[in-house]
Amino acid sequence: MITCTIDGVEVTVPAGTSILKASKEAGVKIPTLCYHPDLHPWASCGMCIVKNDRSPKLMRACATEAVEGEAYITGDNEIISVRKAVLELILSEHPDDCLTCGRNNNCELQTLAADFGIREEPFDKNLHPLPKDTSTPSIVLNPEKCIKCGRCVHVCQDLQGVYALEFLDRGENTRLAPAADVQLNDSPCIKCGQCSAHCPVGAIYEKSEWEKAVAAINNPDVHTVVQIAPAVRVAIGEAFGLESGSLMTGQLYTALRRLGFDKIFDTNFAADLTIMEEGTEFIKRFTEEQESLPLITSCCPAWVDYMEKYSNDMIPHFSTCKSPQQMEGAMIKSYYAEKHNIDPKDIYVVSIMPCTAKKAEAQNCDDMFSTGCKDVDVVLTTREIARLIKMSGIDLPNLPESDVDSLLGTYSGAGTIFGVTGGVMEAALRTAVSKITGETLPKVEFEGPRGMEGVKEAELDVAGQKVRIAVAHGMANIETVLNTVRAAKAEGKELPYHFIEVMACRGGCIGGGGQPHGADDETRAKRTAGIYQDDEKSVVRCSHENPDILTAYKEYLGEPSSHKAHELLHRSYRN
Ligand code: HC0
Ligand code: SF4
Repeated sequence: MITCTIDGVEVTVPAGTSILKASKEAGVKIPTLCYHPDLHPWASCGMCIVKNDRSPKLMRACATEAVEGEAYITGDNEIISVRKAVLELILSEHPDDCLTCGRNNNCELQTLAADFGIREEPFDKNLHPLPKDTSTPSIVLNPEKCIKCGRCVHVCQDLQGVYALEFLDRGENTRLAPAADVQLNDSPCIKCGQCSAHCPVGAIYEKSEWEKAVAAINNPDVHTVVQIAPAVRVAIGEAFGLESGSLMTGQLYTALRRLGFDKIFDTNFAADLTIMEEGTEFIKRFTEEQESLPLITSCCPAWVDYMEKYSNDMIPHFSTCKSPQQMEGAMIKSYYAEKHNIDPKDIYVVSIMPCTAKKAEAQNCDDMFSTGCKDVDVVLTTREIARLIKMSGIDLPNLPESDVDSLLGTYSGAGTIFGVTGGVMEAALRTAVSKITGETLPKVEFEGPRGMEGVKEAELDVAGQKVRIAVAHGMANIETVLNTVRAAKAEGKELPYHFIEVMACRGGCIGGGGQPHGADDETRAKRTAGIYQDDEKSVVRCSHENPDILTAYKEYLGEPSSHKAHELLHRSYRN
């Protein structure tokens, strides 16, 4: 440990702690722009400059370690005027269309400009008009608004291991672009949206589609059905000033009803359905088809995109299950449509997702049109639905709670934990272990898949047999897991894992690229706690005990993995 002082406040921190982090401990907030707690600092913007009391030399607090006995000054007149000049230079290259920018009121540059009292721009405006890249179904790049902080590039490379973005050209012509200067949709991008979640300004954002949902709601000939994903309920409150992790399920159902949707369903129901299908798939592979192990989860569309692009040797190991989003859509346009005698072509399914890749998934391949039309018509991120709720004058935090509609809405605790890393695995284990042993689980919680480590491994004893699992989150963490599998296969060794869960985003979907801005590990921990709270308060904790799931099989699907289930709920992959 070392002890130093920050603006006169003594603080003791572990050796190696940056001045920025030590300042936080001391209750001193140093302004930053390029820094993000998810990423290693690269000290490019210069906002966090500080000095010590012995030298006029300015240091970058994000990338400089605090030293024993030093006294740091974080905001004298000189420091403030340098920071102000940094901001003014950035503003000279930034369009002044804040009022119509998607990040208005939620922009880190705008906030800093306000905090530093910038009332005029002393430098000549030096804009660099650049075209928007709207080529993907998921996110939009507006390089004109880029402040070259580099967060998106580092997120894409370091957290996601994708390398889809880079800075091209030099000096004042430096610009953000997809790698090799192609359109983003032709780049390695997996549409995870982490770049948009980490962008401090309006340079990268979700492709907004709320108008399509509103048009469907306002069309009397269209029957609108909405589903909400597990992770949305614990994050949307943030957009309304509530604490991260606030569980808003009941209020959200009410808000969606007030927006005018005809039916309110829940993706968590389909998460339970996924477990029925994927659990059955796992048991079959584990007991009869060991050569197709490990089974790898397929519900994260950014991961599927990554796998199809970079790891297609793993296709035989992939679960053939569609994601819950797509299962829910398929069930709405088949089972629900038939039961209510509605032509699936007259149904419009809107998904509320924490994820931008879900927008691409909904139109990914023919399998996503299982009833002859799109299973899911439009996907709105948490950020988009929050805006729609606000513009409709709905006061989400003060709404009464209401219930989900019946048939495809009721969910178990296992369904809701899909929203966190390890949740799909834990939900699958709850059902698979129960089915293999033929016993009701005395305790449904499995600790092995839980937690924020990038790769988690565990071994379980199930009816005398070892089941080895791995859970990876944050796309850059998956290669080590896959390489372990590849090495064991090449050397004819025992498989390191029987079942692998992968989620592209850190923390799982609670950390999705479509969630409210500003998330870090603290936020993710609170959202995760909200999800586990939802599980704990559920009366039914296992997917195979969800009464509406049992009814759906009895009335419509037959058995898990039946012909009908395969037609509606399973998919193929691009090789
Ligand atoms: Fe997820 Fe999902 S858990 S991917 O993170 O499996 O987006 O929340 O909706 O589909 O259920 C996202 C979240 C989902 C799906 C579910 C899965
Ligand atoms: Fe990279 Fe994901 Fe952004 Fe694509 S969406 S550029 S993969 S961070």
